[in-house]
Parts: sequence; C-alpha cells; structure tokens
Amino acid sequence: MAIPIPSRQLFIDGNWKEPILKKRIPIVNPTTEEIIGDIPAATAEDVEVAVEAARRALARNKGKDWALASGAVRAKYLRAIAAKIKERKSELAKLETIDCGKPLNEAEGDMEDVAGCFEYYADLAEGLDAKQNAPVSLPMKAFKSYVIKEPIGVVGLIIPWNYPLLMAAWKVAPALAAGCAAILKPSELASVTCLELAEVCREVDLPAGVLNILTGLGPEAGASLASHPHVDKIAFTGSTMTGVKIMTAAAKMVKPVSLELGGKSPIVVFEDVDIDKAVEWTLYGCFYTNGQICSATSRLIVHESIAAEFLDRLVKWSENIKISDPLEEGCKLGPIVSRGQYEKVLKFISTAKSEGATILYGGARPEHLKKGFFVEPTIITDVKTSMQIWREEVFGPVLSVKTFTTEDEAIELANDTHYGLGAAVISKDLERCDRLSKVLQAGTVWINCSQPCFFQAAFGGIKWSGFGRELGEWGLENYLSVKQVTHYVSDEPW
Ligand code: TXE
Repeated sequence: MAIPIPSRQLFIDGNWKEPILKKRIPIVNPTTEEIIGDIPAATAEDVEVAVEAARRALARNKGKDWALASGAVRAKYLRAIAAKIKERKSELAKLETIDCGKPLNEAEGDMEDVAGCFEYYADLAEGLDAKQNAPVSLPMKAFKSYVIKEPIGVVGLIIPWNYPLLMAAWKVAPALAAGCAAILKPSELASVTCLELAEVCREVDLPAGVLNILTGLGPEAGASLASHPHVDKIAFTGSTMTGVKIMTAAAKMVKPVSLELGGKSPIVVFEDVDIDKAVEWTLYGCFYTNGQICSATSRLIVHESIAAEFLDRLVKWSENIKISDPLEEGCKLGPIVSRGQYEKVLKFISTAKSEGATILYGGARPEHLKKGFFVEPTIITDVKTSMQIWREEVFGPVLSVKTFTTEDEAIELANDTHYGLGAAVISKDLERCDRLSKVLQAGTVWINCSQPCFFQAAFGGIKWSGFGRELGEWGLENYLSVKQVTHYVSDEPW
C-alpha cells in the first residue's frame, strides 16, 4: 500500500532549513506518473551555508570534536543510525519503492544493507584507533617515524537514484567513520529516503554539521559542491559524463576525487554450464533493479554451441518475469525511474533496430500497463560490436547478445569496451574461470554468478568506469589522509 511522502527541508547544521531561494522540485511516482510531493532544491547559496556548518563541525570544539573523537565515539553514532534504519525498515523500503520504482522486496533488501553498512563501518571506526601511530621502519636509528591517519576534512558526496539510500550509506558511513564532516547531494530523481536519513540523524543527536543533506539539481547544488574551495574531497557515483565535469572542477583546486561511473559489463557463458542456472544469473545480472545497475552484465557473450538453446530458455524465463506496480507482491520488474530515462531506454532499443539488430524479446512498454515508465525485459540479438547498443550504457532492462567460439574470442569481445566496472564468467571449468579473472579488464570479476556485493569487498572500476574503491577497508581509506611524523631521537648533532 502506498504511504504519504513526508514533506522535508534541507538538513543543515543539525536542523531543517528552507532553501534560501525557496525553490522546490516535484516528486513524480514512476509507477503512476503522478506528482506525489516535492523536495527542496538547494542552490549555491545553501551549499555555502552547509560547507560552513561542516567546517565548524570539524573545528576544535572543547571536547565536542568530531574529527578528533576516538573511532569508538563515532562508532556509537553509526550504530545508532543503523538501529533507527532497522526500526523504520519497512516504511523506508516503501518510500524507496514509490520514489524510484524498484520492486519492494529489493528495496527491503537495500534497507537491510543500509543498516549493515553503517554497522560495518562502526566496526572499522573502532579498529582505526588501534591502527594509529603505526611505526615505519627506517634505515637510520637516529630517527623514529610513525603514521597517523586523519580524516580528509569536509567531503562532498554526490550520488545517483538507482540505490538512493544504499549509495548514501556506502559513502556517508565510511566518511563519518573516518571522522570527516559530509555534505550529501542525492539525485533530484530520488531523494526521499535520503531526507529520512536526515531525520534519523536528528533522532540520534548526531553532532550538528557532521552530516548535511542538500537535495537539488546536479548543475546547481552538485556543481557548487564540486567546485567549492572549502570542500576537501568529492566522492561521486553517476554517469561518466558528469564524472568528467566533477573531475574537471576538482582539478582546478587539486581536490581529490573518487569516481564510480557507468559500465557495460560482459557476462561470458561457456558451453559446459548448467543452462538453467546460467540463464538465471544472466537475467539477474541484467534485469535486477529494473536493469538500472552500474555493474549490470548487459552484454551476454555465449558459446555458439549452446546459444540457440540458451536464448530459447532466456526468452521462456523472461516471459515469467512479473512486471507490475513495484509495491505489488511478487513484482520482479518495476518502472524506469523517470520519463527522461524511460524515453532514453526506448530510444536505445529503436536505434538498435534501425542499425539492424533483432529484438528477440520485449522492446516496448508491456501492454497490460497503461501508465508508468515500464519497459519489458528486452533481449537483442544480431548485434555488431560497432552498434550503440553494444557500446553504450543503456541503464534499463536490455540485454545484448553475441556468440563466440574460442576462449580468446570471448576475452576479446568482453574487453572491447571503454568501461571496466564488472565482468562475469559462467563455466564449470574453474581453471578457465581463474584464467579469465586475470585477463578481464574490470574492477570486479564474478565467477558463476553476477552482481553479489559485500561490504567487506572492494567495489569500483577501471577505464571509463572511474577510479577509487568503495566498501571494505578501501572505502574507509577513501576518506583518510596519511600523515608522517618523524622524530630525531639521537643526542648526536645531525
Ligand atoms: O546521471 P548523473 P543521471 C548513468 C546512466 C544514466 C545516466 C544519466 O547511464 O542513464 O547516467 O543519469 C548529479 N555537477 N548512471 O542524469 O547526471 C546529479 O544531480 C555535480 C550511472 O541521473 O551522473 C546526481 O546527484 N553533480 C550511475 C548525480 O550527479 C551533478 C547511476 C548523478 O547524476 C552534475 C546513475 C554536475 N554538473 C546514472 N550534474 C552509476 N554509475 O551507478 C548532475 N549531477
């Protein structure tokens, strides 16, 4: 059942604040196409106030310090946030589903992961205390050296709409664990649950200014944050094109960035597989989250000898995917997040057709749904490597297929992309899987699966998919700066 969308303001310095220019952005439910509320639209003026609040939160503050507090103190807040998220899990999942269209059971899984991510980084925050002052071995006895890990400072966290609260958690949790103060800029297409995170922070009395949440448009709020001289780092997840803009702005101030960008990931299926299992991973790898995952394995590279049978079963399985209101029990595919993205996905499909590809299955809005930004699960064959559908990120439930005969050919097809986020290999021959894991150009290689993601394991890309790693200890390092302290410990004159 749908629930009302809370009306919220910007979250700055521990309080709700109306945007200075009083602008708001409508929220469109992608299932009904109706306006169901609005979110505040921050501009450069609000970014200025939020940056000041974040800097104050890091200033030495008579025992109220955030950056200098022990990891254990910060961990308490992270655990309190996790507990509140768990308490509100069911409501938050519904809000997420209404706002961005993902099936409710997926949104519920996301909420568990959000809480888990805050708990995981609470543990790492505590562990950080023990890692301070780590000695460095020097070749001269007259000197003693050690390393302090310090928070990088005020960080700007810019996130997309496919996993709104989970992407927030991936960045906010390690940033706060490290002792940074943060300004989170959610996507204008799905900000509702991020504003609820603000309410959670109020409830747990997170010190003022430690986390500020500014909803608003990318070119206004996002760009002002990326180019702000007092923001010490930007962590971004989104399109490659916007990533380039952010990196350009940051470069002018020698500001570090970490970028998790688009993808066009391959799934290579060999002839020795259990076909049904491989079909299941192929569908999951491409159609989960309505096909809107940066690491979606959207290029199927299947061995020629099983291709006909494989495609036959792929189509049969696709026919059974329930496409419906994402709040409905058993829904497996909801709507695309917005009209703009929906039209973009359909345009990709029509361009593929006009370039000579065959739409083997799907390719349009499902007939039984008259409203909403729904696109059928779509399987495209007769694809050439020069076609747009093979080369560019669609970000919708669209799978392109090519066949191969030799392992070398499969590797060449898999690596023939500007992107490098994920890659999957399905084969019973584990030596072959191991061989491929070494040569596939991607930040993650999945063997006999596609998409599983764990807080403990690094996530990120190479090539046009960006650089820097999130999650695990690497995620924490993203927000830490290493300081060398060296003592002269001898009585001898130097
Ligand atoms: O992304 P943007 P959009 C890809 C996917 C999709 C395409 C467009 O292919 O079709 O991007 O989606 C903020 N300075 N991905 O337009 O623009 C924006 O407000 C600073 C892949 O939504 O990259 C939002 O908060 N910030 C991706 C965030 O950037 C700016 C997930 C992402 O928006 C900005 C989403 C600017 N100039 C889309 N312009 C993934 N890797 O998971 C925009 N933003």
